[in-house]
This record gives sequence, C-alpha cells and structure tokens, in this order.
Amino acid sequence: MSYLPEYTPADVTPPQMFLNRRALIAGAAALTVASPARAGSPYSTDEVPNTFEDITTYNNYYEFGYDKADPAAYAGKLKTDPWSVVVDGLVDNPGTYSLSDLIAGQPIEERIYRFRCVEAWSMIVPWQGFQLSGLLQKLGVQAGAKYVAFETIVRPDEMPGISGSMIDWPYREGLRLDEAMHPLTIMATGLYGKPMPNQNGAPIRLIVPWKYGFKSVKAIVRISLVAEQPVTTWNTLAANEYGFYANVNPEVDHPRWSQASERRIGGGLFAGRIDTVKFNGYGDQVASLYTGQDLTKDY
Ligand SMILES: Nc1nc2c(c(=O)[nH]1)N[C@H]1C(S)=C(S)[C@@H](COP(=O)(O)O)O[C@H]1N2
Ligand SMILES: [Mo]
Repeated sequence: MSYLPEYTPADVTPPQMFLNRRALIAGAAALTVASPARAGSPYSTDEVPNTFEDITTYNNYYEFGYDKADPAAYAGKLKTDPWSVVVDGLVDNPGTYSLSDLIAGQPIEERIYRFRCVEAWSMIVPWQGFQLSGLLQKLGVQAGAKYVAFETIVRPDEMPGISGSMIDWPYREGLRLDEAMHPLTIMATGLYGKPMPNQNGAPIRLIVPWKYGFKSVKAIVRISLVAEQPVTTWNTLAANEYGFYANVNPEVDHPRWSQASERRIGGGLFAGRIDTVKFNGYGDQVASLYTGQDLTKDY
C-alpha cells in the first residue's frame, strides 16, 4: 500500500493557536452579529466555511499525485471543456450527454457541508450543486437498478499521477440507490460561488457529506445504474481499511488510526482536534437508511 495517512498521532495543535483562540472567538462573534441573516438551504450547516485557499490547496486527487499540494500544482492542465458524461445501465435515457445537457433543468443551489476525509481531517465547504435525485429522475431509473456507479476521467497526458500509481484507473465509486436519492447527496459544479476548481473535481463531482471523502468522486465521466454493488477504488485496494459504505463513524477505527476525532483544517477558530460525529453529524437525516444493518460490518 502506498497510501500514507495525512494524520499521525504526533499531529497536535500548534501552541500559538491556543493563545490566539480567545481573541479569534471574540472577533468571530462580532462578525456574526454584523452580518445580515441570509436565507440558505436547510441542508446547510451554519458553521463558518474554510477559506477558498484552504479548500483549493489541500486536496486529495491521486490522478495528479499523492501530495496534498499536487492537485493545485498540476490539475490546471486538465481540459474540462468540452466535457461529456456517459450514462448507461438500467436507465430509460442512456447516452453520451454534454455536461450542459446533463445538468439542464437541475436547480443549482449552495450547500455548506462538513467534509470529513478518512485520513481524519475535515473542512467546511460551500459547494454549489444540485441533488443527484433530480438527475436520476430525469434519466429514468429502471426497476432492478440498486446502485449507482461513477467513474472519473482518465487522461494520462493531463494527469501526471496516472502513471506510476498502483491504482487501477479509472477512479471508481458507488452508492446504493437510496443513498444516491437522498436529498443531501449532490452533484457539485462549483464552490464559493465560482466554477469548480480543477483540483476539487471540475467540472462535476459527487458530494456525499455523511461519508468519508473518498466516496465523493471527482471529474465524473460515467454514471451507471446497476443491479449489483459496484467495484470501487479504495475498497478494491484494501477492503479491510475502506469499506463500500464508508459512513463517517467514530466507533469504527481505521486499522491504522483512530476515527474518534479529526483535525479541522485551517487556523484560528478551528485550529485543533474536534470529536468526530457519527454520519459526520447528518445522522438525523440519514441514520434510517441503515436500519437493520450492522455498521461495524458494513463499514
Ligand atoms: N477521481 C478522484 N476522486 C477523488 C479522489 C481521487 O484521488 N481521485 N480523492 C478522494 C478523497 S480521498 C477525498 S478526501 C476527496 C477530496 O476532495 P477535495 O480535494 O475537494 O477536498 O476527493 C475524493 N475524490
Ligand atoms: Mo479522503
């Protein structure tokens, strides 16, 4: 395994952050009072988003390399226009869609979500996107479809991490159909009101906020409605470390590190470790999807 966890137990809050914290909290409180109330999605968190810089310079995107800085350095080369997406499998309207045809009619809205990587770091991200459920309705899911599978583009000439990696490209992910239809599950096309930066998965990626970040596949070029649980990249590489479900769960540790807490990226108010919450805090909305399942087995 070449997979190196970003988090190590030695990773602790720098002392100056503790010293600054009180002043920062006071400043943030003043800011909250000063800013007018803004109508947002009921699905959004009211936690303060990470900076654009945090979100776009600390990335996982192995097609561009293993280092957190590699996607920002190299993903600019990926040509994201024109873009097409193949839709196939158990669907009424299969075909190769241009991106604009694919997303036509889907209402784009802001969703501010917690984002929790399996490596035990997290961020708050203001995505723009639309519910995957709306797209699936438009595509016409046929009886017998039980899962949705996704694939990322493979362009070795534009993606320096493709060669010399042990991943069997394309990067693949999948969801059970009820997870895919859940209103929290979005296809994201932007963040911070801007088109999706390449390093974050332009032009279109999945976001499933109650699952570990590796489920949120980037630069999607294929969506397949299938009957059987699809093969997925990290599960294939190490099934005992990365389950198909990958629901955020502080009660199930990764074999090589604890999942009980996480390091919130960014300084100031968020510096330091916070407790990880089951389903990344979205349990009220999604726990019922897993009634009757043993999540220590279906991890
Ligand atoms: N195609 C592709 N999608 C991917 C990955 C990747 O390496 N390749 N990394 C995943 C992981 S492990 C995480 S944590 C998130 C990171 O998303 P971000 O860079 O926007 O924070 O993307 C996920 N989607
Ligand atoms: Mo991740």
